[in-house]
Amino acid sequence: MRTVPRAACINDLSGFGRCSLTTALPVLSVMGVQACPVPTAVLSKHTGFPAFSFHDLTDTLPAFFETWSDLDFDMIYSGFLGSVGQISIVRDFFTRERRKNPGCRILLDPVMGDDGKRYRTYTAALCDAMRELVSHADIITPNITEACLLTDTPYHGESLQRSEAQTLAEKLLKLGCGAVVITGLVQENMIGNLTCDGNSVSYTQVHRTECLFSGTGDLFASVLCGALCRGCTLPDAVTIAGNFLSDVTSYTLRQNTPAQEGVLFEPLLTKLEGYLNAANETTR
Ligand code: PXL
Repeated sequence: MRTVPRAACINDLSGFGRCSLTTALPVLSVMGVQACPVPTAVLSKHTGFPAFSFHDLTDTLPAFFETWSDLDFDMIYSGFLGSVGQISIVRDFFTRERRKNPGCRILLDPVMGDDGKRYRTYTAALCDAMRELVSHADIITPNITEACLLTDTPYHGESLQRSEAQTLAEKLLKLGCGAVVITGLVQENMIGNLTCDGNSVSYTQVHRTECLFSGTGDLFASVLCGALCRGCTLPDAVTIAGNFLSDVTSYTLRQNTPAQEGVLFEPLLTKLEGYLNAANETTR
């Protein structure tokens, strides 16, 4: 293994609102992972704000990846994709990297929507293409909205019974990915994540805050990516990400900031090293 694990981070750069690359880069750096960004679009603010500028970078991606043909990665972490055309470009990158380094793992966060609604830039065609991309991933991290969109399941809110979530996870596995983590399952005052890899299923939960902040899915996937790159098992990585999200959302709630501005993770980033050390102590 490399001294510093290396992850390619395919995601948008949103200037304001704490999501995608502005979350992934600091989180991975503080977790001791070299984060190599591949910007898919540049936005002035994320799409949850009433007004934002959006500059699609699809045309830049083939040359971008071409000049990376001499590099290899321990992990590819893919998030927000800006157009249907990006899906096949990203899929070709996955295939090429896997061929070069069979140990390269692909973490795909199928960023498509939240709270029962598709994000404003997410067309039906993009959702269909995302379903195909899922088949190339080792691990996917959909929220309930995304899990429903990917499996054509009607959405009935965030409160799913564990058995219903497991059925959704099994449908997602049938799309061809290696493991599924369904995030944000609400049960009374708790919020949980269901992890399913076809052989085993685990469920972890933490206390939840009443407020839904934007960008929490990106923070979860970023921490998961960092923990996996640092050698944690998938269940341990899910536990670390869930605990960190719980710390950060309760801290943010006390600061009373607008939900669209996302979670105030910056003052708490230093906690991640402690979580990693604790997980690696118990598995040693
Ligand atoms: O947090 C997911 C996300 C990522 N990127 C962009 C978004 C959103 C959610 O609104 O708008 C641009």
